[in-house]
Amino acid sequence: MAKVTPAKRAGGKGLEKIPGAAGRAASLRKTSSKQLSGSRAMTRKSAAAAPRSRPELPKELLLRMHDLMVKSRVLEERLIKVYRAGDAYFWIGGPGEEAFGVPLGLLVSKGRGPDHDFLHLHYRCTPTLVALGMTMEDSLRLMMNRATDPSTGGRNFCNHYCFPQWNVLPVSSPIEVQYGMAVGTAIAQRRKNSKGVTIVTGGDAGTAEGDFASCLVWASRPGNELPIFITVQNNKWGISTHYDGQHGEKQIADRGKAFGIRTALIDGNDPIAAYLGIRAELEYIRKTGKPVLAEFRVSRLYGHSSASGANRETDICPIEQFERKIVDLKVITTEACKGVWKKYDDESRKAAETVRAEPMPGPESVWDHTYVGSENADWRKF
Ligand SMILES: Cc1ncc(C[n+]2csc(CCOP(=O)(O)OP(=O)(O)O)c2C)c(N)n1
Ligand SMILES: [Mg+2]
Repeated sequence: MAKVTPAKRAGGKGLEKIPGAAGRAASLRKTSSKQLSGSRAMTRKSAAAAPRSRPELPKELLLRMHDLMVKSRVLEERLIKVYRAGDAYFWIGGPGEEAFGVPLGLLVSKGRGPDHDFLHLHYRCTPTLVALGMTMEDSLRLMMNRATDPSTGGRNFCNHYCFPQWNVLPVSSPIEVQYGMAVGTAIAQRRKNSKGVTIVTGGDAGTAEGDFASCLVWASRPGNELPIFITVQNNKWGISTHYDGQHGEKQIADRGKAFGIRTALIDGNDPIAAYLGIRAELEYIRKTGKPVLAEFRVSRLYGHSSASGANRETDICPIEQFERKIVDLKVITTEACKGVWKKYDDESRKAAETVRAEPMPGPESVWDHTYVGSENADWRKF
């Protein structure tokens, strides 16, 4: 993993601002091609094309990202505890994807309808939802199958969110179908000539599905290019099958090149690199109306799901790594970091207690939001 030393580049002086893509590009140009770059602007070729002004991240943003990353992790760990206590049937989620998901949530044009961004997310998207403003209670309501769950009325797996007011489409259990559906919202945005972008997330193993290839084809038809941010969170695992035995291509992102799609390989364990990378790619898509395929290298910290035990694994922890960096930079103290974890631990315990007291859905709601018999089939009311 490439070492980034903002403190050194800042000359050890005022640390209010963290050097951005241009500074990082300069220091990382010397790294071996095998090392992972932190953003699109870190490859030799793209560094030349990078904007002249140096993007910088203010201290307040670093603290906000840290706060939301911890909130998301504590929430996920609470979901696992709730599962272990027998208050839920299944867990799958996003610990290890905070450094990708939180910046994404902060950079989204949030709202309803094609003038805003559409989000076709997968089941590791809690960090993005937390950054968008989802409460711990609303995540726990889905996890504990409560009638109060705003996403599904308590009738889907945990982390299968749906928030129409933020253009968050229902997370699907069949993997990768979101890449095909994303084409639809992107076509709507293109027709309207809106500045909204369609954002789709998913795993590395899922890219073997035809839906992923269909998305590349539809995104890049000459003269009909679509404003889609096609992202892949590469944790190198598909349940228990390792990436190394499955991919002939060097990087998943490289597959975009055959379609003339702009590509990016981003360190999804570094929230600064992820923020700068996502911001640059979204700006490009809003400006040109053309797609981007971005691969983010991420960790999977509790295995695949409760089906594989949901035990802590030894992958890089993006939060520990980020805390070391911001403590070194004197953006925050170790004590203050501990305070953030404690604050959210207390909040998550109270939220679980609140939700435990709420009712489960009754039989009368079993057909709600289904198309059976067409009685609820008016999608315009969705
Ligand atoms: C169409 C389909 N095939 C298989 C499965 C079973 N399945 C669930 S998750 C998963 C692995 C997905 O791996 P990846 O896309 O890398 O995502 P990750 O879980 O690593 O985030 C599989 C095969 C499924 N849910 N849907
Ligand atoms: Mg995977």
